[in-house]
Amino acid sequence: EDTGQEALFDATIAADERIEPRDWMPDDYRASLVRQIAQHAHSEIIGMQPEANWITRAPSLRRKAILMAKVQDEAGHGLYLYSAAETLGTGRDELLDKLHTGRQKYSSIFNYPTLTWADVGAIGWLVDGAAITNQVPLCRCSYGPYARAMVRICKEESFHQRQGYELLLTLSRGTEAQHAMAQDAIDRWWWPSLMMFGPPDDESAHSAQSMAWKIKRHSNDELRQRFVDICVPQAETLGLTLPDPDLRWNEERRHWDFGPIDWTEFREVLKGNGPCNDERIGRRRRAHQEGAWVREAAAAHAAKHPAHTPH
Ligand code: FAQ
Repeated sequence: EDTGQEALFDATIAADERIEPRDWMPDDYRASLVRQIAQHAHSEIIGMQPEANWITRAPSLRRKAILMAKVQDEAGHGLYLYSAAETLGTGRDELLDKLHTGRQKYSSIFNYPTLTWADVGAIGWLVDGAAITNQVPLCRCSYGPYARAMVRICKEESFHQRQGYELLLTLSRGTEAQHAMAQDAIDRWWWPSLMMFGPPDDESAHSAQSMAWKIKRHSNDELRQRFVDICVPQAETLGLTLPDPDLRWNEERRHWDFGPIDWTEFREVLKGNGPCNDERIGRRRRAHQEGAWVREAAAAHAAKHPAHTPH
């Protein structure tokens, strides 16, 4: 019986078909998906903080409306992802508790501060750009609910990326001070963006198994290289410089070579020692506590209308 189920699972993966919530799956497959989807969901909601920092100081009504919409989209992405995790049998309460007690991670990138308005542009261009590069292949992930959530998320992320690019282009072509502000933002966000793709392949604990299960379709280093290749010509059009003296076109590889990444910094940020780790998690815990009455009220309301189903 068990071996029959496992053979069916293996055949489904081999045929590039989808695993759905009610299908049998190995415990490790389920656990690895919960791990990745939860980390992704947490990143979306923690990722609202750095940009929200600029909503009240956006330079125009138009910029403010755009930024508010973007930050709201991120809350929505978090919700689709927590729902995808729920289909694997883990509730949102449990996942949030793990985030709040440091037992699950969120992306390293959101532990860096947003010091100027140009950082909103740099996040859109580089952070959302890296997210799209990483997430487009996840639309073909072997687990159905995650793959389908990713389709909509990627569409919204591409709008976010264009928004950041356009913001930076405006600053780059503005006054000397605006141009310098844009360049400074790129100088600070470039290397942390490259770290978003995760450790180098030979140190990536989960890559081999996740690729065999077709959760991941490409390795961390492959996607990182793809991202660098996309950014170099875009930086040129922006009139801004990427802060890497080793960036060089390699005709043989037909890729851009780039300099060494500071993996010590990456490990420190993951350990909780990045510039904003305490602030981000502290604010998240506070928001959760302050929202307790909303959750209680919603549960009380639901209990009063147990049979209610939308038509
Ligand atoms: N930060 O063995 P691997 C966004 C952890 S985009 C923190 O290579 P894996 C959009 C990893 O979890 C950002 N931790 O792991 C947005 C593992 O630890 P564990 C979110 C990292 O899973 C934009 C350990 O290191 N996107 O939010 C990082 O095979 C703007 C070993 O690593 C996603 O999560 C890191 N950078 O590959 C929102 C995409 N890298 O779990 C707001 C989905 C690695 O054993 C504003 N996730 N780790 O404790 C993935 O594609 C993969 O999980 C990777 C890591 C590629 C991130």
